[in-house]
Amino acid sequence: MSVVGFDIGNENCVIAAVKQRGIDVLLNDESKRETPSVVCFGEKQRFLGAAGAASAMMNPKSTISQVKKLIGQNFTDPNVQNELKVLPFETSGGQDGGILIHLKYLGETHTFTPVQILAMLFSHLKEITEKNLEMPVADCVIGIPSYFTDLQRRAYLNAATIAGLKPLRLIHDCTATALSFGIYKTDFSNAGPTYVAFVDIGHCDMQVSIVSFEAGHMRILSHAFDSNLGGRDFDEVLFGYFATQFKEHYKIDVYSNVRACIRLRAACEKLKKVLSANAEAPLNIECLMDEKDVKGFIKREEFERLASGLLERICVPCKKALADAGIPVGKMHSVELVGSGSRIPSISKLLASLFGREPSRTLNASECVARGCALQCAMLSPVFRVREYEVQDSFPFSIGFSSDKGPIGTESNDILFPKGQPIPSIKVLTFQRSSLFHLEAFYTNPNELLPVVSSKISSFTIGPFPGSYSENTRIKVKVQLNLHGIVTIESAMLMEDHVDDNARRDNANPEIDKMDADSASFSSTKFANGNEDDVTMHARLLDASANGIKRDKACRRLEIPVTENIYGGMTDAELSEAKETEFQLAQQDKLVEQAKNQKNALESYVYETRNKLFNKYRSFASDREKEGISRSLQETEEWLYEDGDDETENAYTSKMQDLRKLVDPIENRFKDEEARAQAKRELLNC
Ligand code: ATP
Ligand code: K
Ligand code: MG
Repeated sequence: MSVVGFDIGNENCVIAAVKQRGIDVLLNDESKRETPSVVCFGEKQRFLGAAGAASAMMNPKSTISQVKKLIGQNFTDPNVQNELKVLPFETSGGQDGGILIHLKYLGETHTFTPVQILAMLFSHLKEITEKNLEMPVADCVIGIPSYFTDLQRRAYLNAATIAGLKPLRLIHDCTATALSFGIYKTDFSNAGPTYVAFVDIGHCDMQVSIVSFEAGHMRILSHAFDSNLGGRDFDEVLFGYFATQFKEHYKIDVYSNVRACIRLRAACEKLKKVLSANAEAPLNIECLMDEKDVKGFIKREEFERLASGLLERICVPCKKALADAGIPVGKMHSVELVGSGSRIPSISKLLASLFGREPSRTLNASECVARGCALQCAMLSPVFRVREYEVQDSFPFSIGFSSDKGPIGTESNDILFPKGQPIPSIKVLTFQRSSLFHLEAFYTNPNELLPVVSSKISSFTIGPFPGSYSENTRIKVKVQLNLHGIVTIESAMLMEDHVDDNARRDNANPEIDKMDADSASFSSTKFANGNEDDVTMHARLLDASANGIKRDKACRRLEIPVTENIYGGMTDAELSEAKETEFQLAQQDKLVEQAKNQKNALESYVYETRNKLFNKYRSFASDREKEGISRSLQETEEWLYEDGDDETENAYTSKMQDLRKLVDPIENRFKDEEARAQAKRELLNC
């Protein structure tokens, strides 16, 4: 069974897997440790990852990047509109409010959702992993930003499912990083917790988490983020600077030319990296537009001055994370800086002054998330033994529930899972109902999310009930904030009431007792909700490892069906359709790949045979045979360059067979002679 961790970045993906010697980062087809997050639709096949990035320039309109930014988002969201403005592919709004991507492929117009594109990327990563590990891969853990909404988390799970993966957990990026840091630290004392800040600056976002480490245990105290600030914003600063300069010096407007924009952006990203190691850097692009070559130059100081606004913004989530954790900055043991976007020297300087100490770079900045994911996968996998280590993550948004009779709870507190709730958690709600009813899950605090995010998460239908029941029939609904940070209803149970022993059973409910015994900690709140439901809430905080719920057969309970409706989510039918589409697309890619391989094989055969004809086979073929074969080789070669340049696998195979018919007899003669010579040698040797 595979134990794999995936870090899906806006720019790069990293795969880590458990091998005999520990955790390894896997190499892609180009022997690179990072795989670009790019899906490109070529003329006849898709190019994924590194191949996608390589063909991006040739097919800008059908090259999809930044899909992580688009997933689970609303088309009309102004942030999304800004995003789409710089992306060269065509988009529109879908019926569910999501984004649709339109492109031409194989002579037809195709429409894909960001989930489908992400699934293509996942399929590619899965393939790389399977090639490396030489076994089928399904079980995995996937890193996600802590700011991901319920919908984005579900979108990731759907994409993984379409690709045939089975995520055991979606884990917050910084939690994965903290795990890959903490599990090896045996020197953290028992005297008290060690507090570490993790700052991850990626391509499009930044995340900060404050983590408390104790022997055998780590706990996330806070997650903070800016979901719209990362390395690319620094590229954009350079882009703006040079675009203005070129307008003055060369009278060209790069904004008016898609290709020029792409090229200048890429050059600015390179320049930014050069500036991380050098005090100044030049920029040269040949024939940027209007057949003009452009030259530029910038000093690091100037760059830092231009980026000062961005640097200020980096402070915000750092301060927020500290405040939310309630840990004074002086109590921090260290600050770990990760994510490749953090390689800009002024970011280190800024964090040093903010935290009062130089940030450390103990971890591999680009690989720690994937490694942490692989570790978590090993911990969750039944086939692996990992050192006992407890990971307690926390959820960054407050979630409430309401029934058709109003919010569950009091006016001052209608929150079911408050911000900071451990993941996973279960709470049991008890309702008194006689027939089918509805529940809604929603975000209770819009300030915790981007203003554009709708507060609605999902709705649940509890019922129908299997018969007629009295008004005071109790329904126990188990609400779960699951391991992925997704809100679901695990089950709804109708507790059959017999008036006589009602009270007795209520006091000694075997199920509740059992659950309490299981719990790591337990709290019970009675909501004053007098005018509506009499709702009792029992909360159970699950230990990260405990997920079984013991059921007592003696209790008379009836399971009631629960139907889930996710706002903006995919239906089961859509999911299976997407799986079918992905299968067809993969099939097409395979056919093209196989044809290419067969073509290569034929080409090699032509060259090798020609060579052998004048060497090895020379004395085994008559002149007429040689002449005939030479002619056929020549014809095949010409065909390969012309009509046969782009043919099916079968066409190449049949050409190969034709040649073999001529060459095989000669090869057989040669082999017979070799065998005879070998036998002779052996005879002489004895
Ligand atoms: P995200 O975390 O936003 O999803 P990601 O994980 O793909 O994206 P990373 O790979 O951590 O992002 O970082 C990519 C960013 O790091 C890019 O903006 C890239 O330009 C930047 N970067 C890489 N090397 C350097 C460097 N030497 N100096 C400055 N920036 C760099
Ligand atoms: K990454
Ligand atoms: Mg990242």
